[in-house]
Amino acid sequence: MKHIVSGIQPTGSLNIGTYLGSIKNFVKLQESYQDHHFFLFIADLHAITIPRDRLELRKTIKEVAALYLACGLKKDNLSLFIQSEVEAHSQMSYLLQCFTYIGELERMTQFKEKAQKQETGVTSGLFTYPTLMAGDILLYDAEYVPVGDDQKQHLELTRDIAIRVNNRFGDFFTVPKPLIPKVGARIMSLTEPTKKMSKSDTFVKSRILLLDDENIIRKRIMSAVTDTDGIIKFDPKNKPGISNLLTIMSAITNTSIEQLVTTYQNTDYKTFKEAVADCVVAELKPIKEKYSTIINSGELDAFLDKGKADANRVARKKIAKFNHKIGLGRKQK
Ligand code: AQP
Repeated sequence: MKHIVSGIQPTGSLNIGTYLGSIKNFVKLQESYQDHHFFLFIADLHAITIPRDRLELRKTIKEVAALYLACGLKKDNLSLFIQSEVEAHSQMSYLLQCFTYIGELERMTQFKEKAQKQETGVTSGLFTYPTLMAGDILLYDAEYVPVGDDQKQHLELTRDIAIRVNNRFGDFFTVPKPLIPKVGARIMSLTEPTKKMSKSDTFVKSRILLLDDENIIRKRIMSAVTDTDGIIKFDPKNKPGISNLLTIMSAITNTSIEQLVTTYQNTDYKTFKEAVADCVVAELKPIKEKYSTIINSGELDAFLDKGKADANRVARKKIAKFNHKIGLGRKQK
């Protein structure tokens, strides 16, 4: 069976950026790729590339896992697991570092941005993050990897590494292809709409969390930064705030941006923002309800245990073959 792989870092409570750029897309993909098996994981090894409070991290791992399920993923063709519970991810990351050039890692935009933000030392874990991500994908021979816009460069590097290994040792890794959502691949900050909405943005008003109360959601959208010309049109360069709200509404309602512009072009910003707030509130309400049932049940741990076993089965086999392929250890009969 073919595989689709993706992960989310437990670096903070999930917001609508991650939801629209990634989880909502998985739900749709489960429908359109019923013949594929989905390996989705909570990328806790990625999260520690930047110092974290350990208790906060543990709490967020569980919250992200529960939110994955609360957002409507079907369990049939899904293995949901915690990355650090499958040791082959760390092992593969090291092996792939031996097939990756420093220059390639230095070119990664996300590394450059995150390193710039770091006030204390930049860890080598942050630098080699892309090889961990490459391992996450190549371990499962993923055919497709659903990613937001910001992860495209890392996936490109994963492909280069896979091709390099294949050229040297014969076809060994499946070269993965990205699946990028048409709308929602880059949801922007509500306070600085030229920047991506991010879990770790220090400005809490920049985002809407999936678990935010209704009145907070409404307040955040009503106070979202826009412009003063009063025209509702999609123009990310000159009108990033309004374009971002149109994108959010389009991704939630599955209505094209052109259609939304036609519907709202003769209204004012207040009316338009109220409509955006209504649709975000309606989208998140059932997720919050399901979340509170799941987080307080034994269902989550049982499903994560099953996911861990599934993932270990596939990943251990692949790493053993890879060790052998590149000449490590003793020759097995
Ligand atoms: N704002 C966004 N718009 C669209 N897609 C997004 N994704 C994240 N933010 C947006 C997509 O969600 C998936 C999981 O992301 P991640 O948590 O692994 O890493 P990230 O992209 O680094 O997310 P953050 O929120 O910016 O985390 P921090 O602040 O910790 O770095 C990915 O497919 C991502 O593209």
